[in-house]
Amino acid sequence: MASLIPSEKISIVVEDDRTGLSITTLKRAIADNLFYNQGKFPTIASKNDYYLALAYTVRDRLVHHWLNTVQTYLKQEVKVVCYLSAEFLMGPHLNNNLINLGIESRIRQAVEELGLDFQELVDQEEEPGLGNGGLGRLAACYLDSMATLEIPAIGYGIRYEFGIFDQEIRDGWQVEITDKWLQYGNPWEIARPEYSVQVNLGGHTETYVDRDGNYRVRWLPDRVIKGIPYDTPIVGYQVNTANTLRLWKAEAIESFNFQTFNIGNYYGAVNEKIYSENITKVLYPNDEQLQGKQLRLEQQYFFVSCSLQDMIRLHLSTGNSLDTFDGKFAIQLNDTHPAIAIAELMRLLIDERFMDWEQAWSITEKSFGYTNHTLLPEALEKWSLELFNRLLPRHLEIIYEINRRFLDRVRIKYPQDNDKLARLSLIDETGARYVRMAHLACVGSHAINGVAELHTHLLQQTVLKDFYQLFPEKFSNKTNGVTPRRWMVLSNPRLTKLICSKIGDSWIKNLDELRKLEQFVDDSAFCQQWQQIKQEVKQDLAIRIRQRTGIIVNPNSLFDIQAKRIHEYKRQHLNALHIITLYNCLKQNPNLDVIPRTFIFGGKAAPGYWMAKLMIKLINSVGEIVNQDPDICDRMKVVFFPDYNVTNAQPIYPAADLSEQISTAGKEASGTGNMKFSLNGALTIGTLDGANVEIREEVGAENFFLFGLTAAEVQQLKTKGYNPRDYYNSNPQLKAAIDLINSGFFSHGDTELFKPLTESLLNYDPYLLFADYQSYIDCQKKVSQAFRDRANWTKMSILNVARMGKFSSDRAIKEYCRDIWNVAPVPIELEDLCPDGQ
Ligand code: 4GP
Repeated sequence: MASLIPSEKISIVVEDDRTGLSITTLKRAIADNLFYNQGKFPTIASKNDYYLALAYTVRDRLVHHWLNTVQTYLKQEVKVVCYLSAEFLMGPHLNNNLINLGIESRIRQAVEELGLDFQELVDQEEEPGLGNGGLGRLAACYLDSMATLEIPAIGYGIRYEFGIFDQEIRDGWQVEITDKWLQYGNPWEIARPEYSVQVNLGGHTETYVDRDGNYRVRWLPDRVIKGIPYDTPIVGYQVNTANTLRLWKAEAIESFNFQTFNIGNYYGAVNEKIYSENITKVLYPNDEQLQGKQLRLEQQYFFVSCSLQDMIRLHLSTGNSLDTFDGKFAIQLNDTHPAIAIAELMRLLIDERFMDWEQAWSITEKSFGYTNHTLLPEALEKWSLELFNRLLPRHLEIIYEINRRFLDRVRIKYPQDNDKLARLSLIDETGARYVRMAHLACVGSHAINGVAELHTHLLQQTVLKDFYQLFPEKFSNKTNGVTPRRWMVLSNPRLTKLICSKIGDSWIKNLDELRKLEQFVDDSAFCQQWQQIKQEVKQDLAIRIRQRTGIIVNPNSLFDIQAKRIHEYKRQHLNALHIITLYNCLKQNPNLDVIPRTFIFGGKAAPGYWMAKLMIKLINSVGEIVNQDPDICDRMKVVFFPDYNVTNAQPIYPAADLSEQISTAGKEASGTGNMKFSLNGALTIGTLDGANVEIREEVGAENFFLFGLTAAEVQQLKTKGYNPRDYYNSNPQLKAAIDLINSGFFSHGDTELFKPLTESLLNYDPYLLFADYQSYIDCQKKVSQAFRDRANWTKMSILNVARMGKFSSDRAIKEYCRDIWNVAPVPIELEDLCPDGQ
């Protein structure tokens, strides 16, 4: 369509309340937004009104980055990464945008000159908790890195109305509260109803003959839903690039079905609307059984179909043909949640664009890459054929055809190996029949990767072994990373400043430069400053702990922190056993000279994961006894910090002396919290699991507290036959700890409360806590010993930070670009809308 206003005739000069950066302009802009956007006089404006006025002021200052970025990508017809993820755990935007735009200090000054408290306004922001944990947070780090590296990218996902629940602790138990993150509006998003698309569900298919005499299939759905995109800018660090996070909201096609309405079924019509909108209502937890949850499959298909239709629209809008689709889009599947995209792209190309199968398949295979994030068998998604057929009848046909052609190829390579065929098939036929989403992802992608060396290795040797033998060239490892912008510059400003004073600030974009810190490990003034900063951030956390829990902790004690989702494989209960063991020692020998410790836990349990919830209760119950025991005094404190999310994580990582990374070897795919702790100067106590292995390699074995069985030893022990009771019977300390729990000592005499936990350990112990117990206890003794020599501890802390370069998400993204996506940076020139003169 021709533009209504000939562009050469007008040039937009938005002088300057929307772009200017002088303090006077910023103050005026905030006042202006308060008045015109919030409709409030300063005298009656709430803190949230001021926050929103501030957020709009900042957003105004990035819009020209954003629009220029989109325009450049379209004009230059660049190849774009499309990161498909059911989760994006972004964390609050305001501070991050200020840092990446480089305007934090000016904004702070303007806010303060208006007589407002900057931190108070920042604290108003409801973080978009559109993810469960590691996988969603990784997607957020990757968006930050792609923007910073000037890589054209779109994040595609779901705009859940309710994100991950807020956690409260009542009487030691987790209570889930609905996350109404949108209730006061979201200043960072812009709705784009003009790019809405339609998504079909249900119904049946039929064949027909087209005008050229070809057999074709059409899908006659029985439900149609509208997907509306909401865009959020993702600003790169000190570059002009602002990429887009595009999240889809489901709506009914028409708000009211007038036909139904006219025959008197008003409520029926409204119900349909409610039913459609349910699709993007709520985020599902990641560690509950999802099988059979129809709404979850609807969510997955909905956002994937919206996103692929959007890509096709973008591609065709620049006058291209679909023949070149794979040259313009690299689509990454963040785990199997979006794997249905493979069948959907085939459907769009074949049924809707009339492409032949071979060409459509070639484009599909070249477009997709698949990242696996977990080896846990319960997390490998599969959908019953019955459900699949009911919801996506055409996709099931396409999957059958993909499978038929795939198995034909397998047969040629492995004639007469029916077991192999059954193992590789996209359809699980062993019992009730299922579609295996990981198999679909493997067959339809040109690249498959794990997220740490050990994890990739185990993938190749276990769950994806047959695929690895079939196409080894598809496999590679991409060890995870975290963005140093949020996880250092934003969350640890004091340490950032100290580091910058010594080695400048280019490490923020090139994390390997932290190596330069090594030259200062023997500089005593520097070491003292380092220690001083750790002390200050610990004091800050101590204040927050008191505010949130009422518990008073000693900032001079060793801060021993385990913050992550609560799960048996992550073994928070092993940590609890150490606490109980230490407690028993102190009770037996009250004068024992121990290093005072504060044990801090944070993390949510999936609402339906009973054992994880019981683990939270156990931690709190132990805390209740230990914290009040006069014999213990100040030497031990146990804290469960409620509602662990991105906002709360930011002050937690910098305050840790010790990072607990104690999962059973072979179970944690990578971990990223391990990287954030170490980057902020904590030392790690950990098993050889996930990325711990590589962290230890980088920081040096002498700067890492290693314990426990290796993945291979875990496997051997299980094969040999593992009997946890043997460990219990032969280890008096372990026995005493378990017996104390069972005696009701931590549960007001209730001997039943923790039985499900202790019985599970005594009879099964699937995550081998008992096998690793002694090794863990011994290692913790070494930690305490090492902490006595504070000067050496500080040295180890500095070396940890100095050697964390590898774990920047910038490094990871460069590897994806080089090995999988074949995408290059595209620098953005800013059209000079309004030079900031003052
Ligand atoms: C997580 C893995 O458990 C964690 O080890 C990894 O660091 C992270 O993905 C990012 O790769 N998996 C999930 C999930 O969060 O939902 O499967």
